[in-house]
Amino acid sequence: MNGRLIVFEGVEGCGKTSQIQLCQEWLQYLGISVVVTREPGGTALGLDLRRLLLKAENKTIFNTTELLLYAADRAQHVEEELKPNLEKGNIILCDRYTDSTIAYQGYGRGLDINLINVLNLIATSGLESDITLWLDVDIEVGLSRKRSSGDIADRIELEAIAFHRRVQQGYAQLQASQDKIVRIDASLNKEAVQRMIQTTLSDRLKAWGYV
Ligand code: Z5A
Repeated sequence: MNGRLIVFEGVEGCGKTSQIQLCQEWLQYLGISVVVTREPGGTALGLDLRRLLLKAENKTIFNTTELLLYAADRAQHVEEELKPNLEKGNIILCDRYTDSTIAYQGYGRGLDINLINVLNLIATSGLESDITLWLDVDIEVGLSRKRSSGDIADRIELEAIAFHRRVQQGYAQLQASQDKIVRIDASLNKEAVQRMIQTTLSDRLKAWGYV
């Protein structure tokens, strides 16, 4: 596959959506063919799964059910969206991927991380990101950004603060153990965060032969 998969990760309100949009504009300006997608909800089937997963009223979803629904969304997304775009040589900017499941269902819910790794492998058939940008911001800052955005809180966002703290620790541990995960200080303003992302990606784009 000729394309590259760039994944954005982080806790609620870390700024993934804003940064992906700015990044897309920058790559288009450079003349690079770019596709933006997300998990859950990067396909038509995934949109239905996303609604089920995030609807605040769905209080009776068991942890294992939740895990399997995220995996089902991913399996569909990899085959329908990621692989075909990588075959075409596109750069993909993906809002969340396998590390979200480790952070939220593993560290957050306390499900077995070895099992999650196996499930991720099944869902992705081994497709990994080329680089993962972890937008690191305090959970209190992220949650307060989301609250002031006026969006209605979803099922996961409504979890207790201790849950979000475990998720954040999960990301920190993942980053400490993998060179591929680059920490970006997402507490700064949007422009400063985007500058750091572009600096990080510029080297990769050269190494990958895009510029
Ligand atoms: N989830 C899971 O549990 N397991 C999995 O395997 C996967 C996902 C794949 C959906 O994700 C949920 O699914 C998520 C994890 C779980 N939990 N929740 N809730 P999502 O990515 O769609 O939802 P989200 O994490 O809540 O993302 P978001 O709402 O799209 O937020 P964001 O993309 O990180 O931030 P944003 O939309 O760019 O910014 C939010 C607000 O902050 C907005 O008003 C911005 O203008 C503002 N903002 C952004 N950046 C800044 C800076 N730098 N300064 C000040 N204000 C800012």
